[in-house]
Amino acid sequence: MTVFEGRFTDAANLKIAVVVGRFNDLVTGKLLSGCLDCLGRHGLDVEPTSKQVDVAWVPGSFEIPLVAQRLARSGNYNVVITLGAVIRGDTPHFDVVVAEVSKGVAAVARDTGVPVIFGVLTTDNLQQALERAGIKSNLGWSYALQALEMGSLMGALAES
Ligand code: INI
Repeated sequence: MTVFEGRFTDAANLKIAVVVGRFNDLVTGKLLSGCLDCLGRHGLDVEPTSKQVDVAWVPGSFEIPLVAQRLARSGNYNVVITLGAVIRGDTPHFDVVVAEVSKGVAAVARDTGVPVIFGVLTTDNLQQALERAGIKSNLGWSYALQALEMGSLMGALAES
């Protein structure tokens, strides 16, 4: 029996792209900080001069799949992390944006074969979003861990 699983001890050589939505950047900026903190503490270079981790800002979550697709197709990255915050308002806009970004991100991963981490918060209000972006925990950190696991797993599968 072969058991495939990602490791966190061999992740330091991965190349990672992060796509972040500016909409609700009070939240997404915190997610990005948590994400980079995790990557840095696992041995990746997250300095401004880094050739290992790149960050692309997009206007809002709706634009995330297009840019994630472009980066995944480039062949330059082992994993793409997406970060966004969609907060429910009084109009159906929330549902439209959430549907597009979630389906879009899943499609990019399947179409390109590059793992794309879904780090888009979908919450009823700003308080809930902030709680997940640093007030209680910072899910940006978890999304980075999931990226390391998937990058490592895909590497193990490629060697088999
Ligand atoms: N984009 C978000 O990332 N979060 C939101 O909560 C949001 N709301 O509520 O409107 C949002 N809208 C902008 C959208 O993602 C696009 O940037 C915009 O429609 C231009 O295409």
